[in-house]
This record gives sequence, C-alpha cells and structure tokens, in this order.
Amino acid sequence: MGSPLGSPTKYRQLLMALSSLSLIALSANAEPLELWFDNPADAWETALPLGNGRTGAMVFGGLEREHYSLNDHHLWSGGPVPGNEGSPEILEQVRQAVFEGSYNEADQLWKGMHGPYSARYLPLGDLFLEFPSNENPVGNYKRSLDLRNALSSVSYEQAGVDYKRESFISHPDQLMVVRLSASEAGKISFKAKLTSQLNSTVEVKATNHLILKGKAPAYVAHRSGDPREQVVYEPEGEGMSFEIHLRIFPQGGECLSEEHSIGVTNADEVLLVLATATSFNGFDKSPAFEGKNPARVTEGIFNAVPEYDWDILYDRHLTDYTELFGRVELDLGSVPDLTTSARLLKYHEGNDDHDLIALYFQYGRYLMIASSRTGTPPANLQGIWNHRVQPPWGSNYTMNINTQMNFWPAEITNLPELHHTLFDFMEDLAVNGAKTANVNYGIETGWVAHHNSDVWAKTSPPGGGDWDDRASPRWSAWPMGGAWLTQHLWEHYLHTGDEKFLATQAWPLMKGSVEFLIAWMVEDTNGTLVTNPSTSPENVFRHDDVEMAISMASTMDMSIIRESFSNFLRASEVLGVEDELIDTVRTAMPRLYPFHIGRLGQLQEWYRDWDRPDDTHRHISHLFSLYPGNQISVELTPELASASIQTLIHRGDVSTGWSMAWKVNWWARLKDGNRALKILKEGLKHRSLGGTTYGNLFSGAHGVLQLDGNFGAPAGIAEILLQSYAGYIHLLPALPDAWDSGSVSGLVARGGFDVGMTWDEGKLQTLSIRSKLGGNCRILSKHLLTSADARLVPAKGRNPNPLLQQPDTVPWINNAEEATEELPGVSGTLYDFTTEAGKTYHFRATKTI
Ligand code: FUC
Repeated sequence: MGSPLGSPTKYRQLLMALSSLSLIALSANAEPLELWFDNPADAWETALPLGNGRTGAMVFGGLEREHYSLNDHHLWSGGPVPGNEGSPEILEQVRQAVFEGSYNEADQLWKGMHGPYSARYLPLGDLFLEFPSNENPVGNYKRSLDLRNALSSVSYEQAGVDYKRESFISHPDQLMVVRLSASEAGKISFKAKLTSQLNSTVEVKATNHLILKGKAPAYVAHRSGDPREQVVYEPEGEGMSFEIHLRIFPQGGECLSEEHSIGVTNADEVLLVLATATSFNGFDKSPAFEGKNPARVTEGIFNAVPEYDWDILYDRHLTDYTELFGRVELDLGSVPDLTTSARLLKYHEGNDDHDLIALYFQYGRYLMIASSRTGTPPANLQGIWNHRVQPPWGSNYTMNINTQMNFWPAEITNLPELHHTLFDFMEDLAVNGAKTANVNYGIETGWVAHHNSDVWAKTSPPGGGDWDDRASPRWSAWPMGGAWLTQHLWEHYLHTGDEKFLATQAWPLMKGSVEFLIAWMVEDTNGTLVTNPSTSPENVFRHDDVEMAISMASTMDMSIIRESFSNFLRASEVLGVEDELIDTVRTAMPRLYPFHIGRLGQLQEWYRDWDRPDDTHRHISHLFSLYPGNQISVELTPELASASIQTLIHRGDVSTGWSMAWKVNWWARLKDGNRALKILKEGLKHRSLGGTTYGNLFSGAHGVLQLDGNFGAPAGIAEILLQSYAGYIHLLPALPDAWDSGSVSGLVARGGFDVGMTWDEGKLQTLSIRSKLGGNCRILSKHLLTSADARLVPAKGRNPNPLLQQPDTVPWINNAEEATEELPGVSGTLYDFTTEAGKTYHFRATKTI
C-alpha cells in the first residue's frame, strides 16, 4: 500500500503533467459546465450527486457540518424470492372471461396472479464532518458540481482564510476521495462520524480508520397496510451485510480517535478516502448465507490503491471519466453568470437561457456515468441515490417505461458501454423469467418479465400476494417488460455493429423473449393473434360505466411484439440463423392484431375504441412505435403519425417529469421542435413554481424524485438534433426556432456514425461525420452539401448499409370520423457516400433546398 500523501516519483509527475496538459487542451475552448449555488443544500434534493455506478453520495456543502448521504448500488432489502404465485389455471379463467367480454371479472381473477412486491433499494449511511463552530462571517461561498470532471467543490472564506473541500468518486479506484484544504497552515480541524438508518455499529479500527458495519432488513414493506411489519430485521436470518470504511490522511496536525469517531486537529490539508461494500453475491444467492464478505471486498479495494495521493487518484478518475463524458459537446448559447437556482427560476420568467437545456442534457449523461458502470446494477428509479428506508416505489426497476427510459440516451449520446449494465441484468431476468413463464403461465419456452424488478431480478407480477386490496391489474397484468427490454439489445447492435455481442449476448435473450411471446399469444374469434390478458400500462378504460384494466391486444402489447419480431428476424439474417422459430415468427407477423385509428382520429389505445378525448393519463404507451419503437413515422406511416398527434393533443403537455420527457421524444419524431422545446421547458419548471424539477435539477413525478426524466429528456434533445431510424441520418430534423445558432458533436447515428454539426439562423453550416464501422452513409439534409473528402451522390433505392435500414411497414385500419391532424413535411436531399472505418468526412452546407 502506498504512503499517505507520498510524493510521486519524477516519472509519475511527468506522466501526470502530460496527461493533465492534454485534458486542459481538450477543454480549453469549452464553456463551464457546472451546477452551482451560493448556499449549502437545505434538503437532500438540493444536494449534489456523485457516483461511480456502485458507490453514490449526495454532497450537502454545510459550513459547520458537511454531510455525504451515501449509497451502495447493491444494497437492497431481502434476498432472492421468486414470488411466482400464479398458475396456468387462473390464466385460463382470465382468458375465458376476457373472451366473453367480462372484463371486470378478468380484473378480479387476475389478482390470483399477484406475488410479493419487489425488494426495496436502501440507503447505506451518512458521513458527517463536523467543524468547530466559527462565529466569523462567511464570504464567497460556492458549492458546485463540475460536469466536465465529475468533481464537487465547496469553497468559502472565513476570517481571512480560504477553505476548500473537493470530492469525487472514482471508478478505477472504487473510492470516494475528499480533499480538505485551506490557504493557511494548521487551519483544518474536524470530527468525522459514520451513521446509518439501518441496524449497524461503528468501530474505530485504527486512529485513522473508521468502520460502519450493518445488516439490512430481511423485508421492507411496500405499503403501510402490509400485515407484516414495515421493516423486518432477522439478525440470524436473511438480510444483506454492508460496510463503510473511512480512512483519513492528514498533512500536519494529528488524528485523534474517540469511541465512535475520528477527529483531526490543526492539519494543513487532509485526504479522506471512503470505500463501501455489501455481501451481495449475485441475483440468485442469499446475501446472508451465500454472500460475499464486505470486509474482504473493502480490503481488496484498499490494497489495489496505488498511492493515497490526491493528484494520482484524481488523475486516474479524470482520465476514466473524461474518456466517456468528453465525447459529446452541445452548445446552444452563452452561459449566464447566475446560480443554478436563479437560472431555473428566471427560465420561467421567459428568458432565453438555452444553455440551461444544454446543461440539463449533459447532466443526464453525467448521471448515467455516475449510476451505471461495468459490473454494477443498471440505474434504478433514483439512479443510485436514495436516502429513505422506504423510498417511493422502492426505488426499484419499473419496466413499463422507467427503467427503459434510463437507457434511452445510451447509444445516441455516445455512452454505449453503460448500456451493458442493463444487458447483464437482462441475463438474470431471463433465468427467473423462464421460471415465471412456466409456473404462472405453463409456458415452457422463453422468458418473461413483468413491470417491477429489483436486484434479485424479480420477474413475477407484484401486488402483495393476497393481502393488498389496492394492488391493481392495471400495472401488474403486463408480461411485456422483458420483450421491451430486448429492443435495447438490437438498438445497441445497430449503433455499434458489434456482431459478437449480437451473437453471444443479444440473440439468446431476444430469442427467449420471442419464444415466450409466440407461446403467450392466442387467437381471437377472427383468427387474429392477440394478447389476452392485456393492459395498456397503468391506464384503464370505461366499459359499462365501470373502469377496467384487462382486455386483449392493447396497442402497446401488439407494438412491442411487432417490434420484437421484426428485430428478431433482422438479427437472424445478420447471424445467418435458420430454425423453426424464425418460420413461426414470419408466419405470425401478418396475423398480429393491427393498429387502429379511432373515431376521433387518434391512435387507438385499446382493442376496441374505448379511448376518451378527456383522458390525460401520463402513460401514452400506445405511441410506443413512434418512440422508442420505429414503426410509426412521419415519413413512412403518415396516417399513423397524424393519429399520434391527435392522441398527444388529447393527452396534453403537462404531466410527470418522465411523461413529459417521453413527449419531447415523440414531438421530435413528429418533427415539431417548437412543441418539443415547449414541453422541455415545462419539464424544467422548478417545484416552487408548480413544476417537477428539484433545485439540483433532479426530475420528479408525483411530488417525489424519479431520475427517469433526467435520462429521457437528453435522449429527446438528441432526437431534436439527429434521427436515424428511417434508413438514413436526418440532420437537424426538428430544430426549434429559438435555437437559431449552435453546435453539437459526438452524437451517434445507427450505422456507427459520429455526427457533428454547426448551425446558424436555423440553417446547417458545417457537418462532420466520423465513420466507426465503414459502409454506406445516407443523409437527409435540407441544405445542399459540398465536401472535399466525401463523394456525395444522390441516394437511390435501398440503403446497402444493413445497420441503417427502414423499419418494416405495418398494417392499420382507419376508422376516423374526424379529419386527422396535419403533418409537417419532411423535405431535403438524400445523399449517399461510401465511408471507410475510422475516417472523418467534412461537409459545408451551401443553400437551402
Ligand atoms: C409508473 C408510473 C408512475 C411512477 C412509477 C415509478 O408506475 O406510472 O408515474 O413513475 O412508475
């Protein structure tokens, strides 16, 4: 192990200087990209998040007491519980009731399928640094989170001394690292304490090493009416163990340990490092009886640290982080010299702080890197940050939109590696999901997942078993979670061209899901293939004046199935696979219950036209094929696109954070950037103004934090600037009038093309495309393009690039009694040019066509 704050060797110094120089060069022209405040956080939701995918912290920046609210992504309640309490007999009864039109009875019968709720994601603990009280006035206070280097800083001046606290959480070293410094020697004194809301003890292992050890509850209730206790500990039974280790290295001064804390007095500078670990040992292992030893894990972390030197640790962190974060730049305007809180408030007074949108975009990418890294669970409902023992919705995986939305920015905003946390999670879901398919539905092929999951890869329908009257089929009767997730596998392939990934990881998961879907569907009286039971997530229809959830063939179900089948068939072509299942899917495809345009000209949500124009439900799942699916578009299915507009008009703009983020993506796909921006702006309204955004720019829903909106909006901002689902790359497809000039670089189109653009007065000026994989690049531009290094030709026929293909055409039935909404035109010149892998091509736009 290295020496505390030891002096680096000359060689290392040289290396560091060189690498810092290159980083400085990289960001020399870049505008500041930070959230900053002139006061300490007054609540958890105004503190600033740090994370490395596994360890998370919210930094408060208090003057006399610094508070780091800590998380470990693996720390969940309970252990592996399959929860498959349904049976094929119940399924048959439900089906029968639906076919007879007894939807209400189907709803009641379905409740027999309800297994337990998911486990809860838990808070790990808190690190407090208590400073001696000081009556002197404080000046120049600043609390910030710099997104360019994932560094939190707190600085202020008191009695002529400048104090600074800097913190980051390193992925390469798996440590939270804090440096306390002051402009005068001997000025740093504090007491460090560790606490947890969970059962735990604190011990001082050495004068500079503090440990908190705890055991998580075996069970945490989802609702207050749970007949079991709310929080159940089993000291000798199930429950995850966890540890927090804090080590302190002062320069000057000394460390003095007390019974449960460590004090530092009169130091010149202090380095603190903190490691977290749990006994989690995989989704199928009891953390109590087959778990890892968290003490060993932290020991391993400490042993691997090269040297306890701020510069060395920071440099490794920076190299790792900027390699991911630095891939994309977005410039929408100048940065005002205002705190983030002031910007949020002023934005709604009508000022044109377009840079706030760019900041929000990059914040989403930052949060992704902080909450999903190799070997960690995928970002959950709150990413990785949670301070409640009973967080809203258990801070779990809600897979009827929220989990998927967390990963929408992964490909287009150039962070494809992070997507693998989701893919690895799907492998666990596929194991449990095969059991759920079998036990609950009698299906022996493939895998299924419902709308909730957790670190134990739960796949069974939740609902509290037989005790919860409030449990509802409108969310539990939805076996489409797994199938939706498989779309992410195919999109990853289209953006990266990674055939090995497609063959080894994606294909088995896609195939397993398709096997389930084939076995799940049944024929209606016309011989059409439908899902039964079926819901449109969380919404209800009125039938015989009663609200009901279960019927058959919701548009959402059929859209996911159609998209899954299409992706599956395309993947089979790439991989050259031929087997019986492929023929079965080919035959099933034209027999799927088609889209319907309802009497009001809307895209119909249900099997029958039960849609209501006054329904403003936040889930608009029937627009799945417009986004994130690709089968409805202005270009290829204008009638369905127009019906989608009608649906969006009925539903209105304002809703929960994630719902608005989805709407931004839909309006971008509908090429209406002005409407998309209007909703983005609505989504960025501070809570004090009746909006859903917290002071630290966290997104909210139903008055609580949900990070999905923070991920969905950046994906939508990217879709405003670049789209590539229709067989070509569409440049600036939905640029809002208000973003008259700007630039973006590093967005990724299908086919593995990195795209950079500048625009002025709403018109494209320059374009650069780096081809990662080679192959034909097809672009649609509203402006004539010239290039010295690309041979542009007018595009003809089918795009020869297999990664940049048009979606399949889909059938629909139009029952509209009213005129449908008008569509914006998609015009421009379609160019082709051949690319070589690794080469960048530069273009100038001349005149508008
Ligand atoms: C779905 C949504 C809710 C919330 C929850 C986590 O159930 O309908 O709005 O986002 O997930």
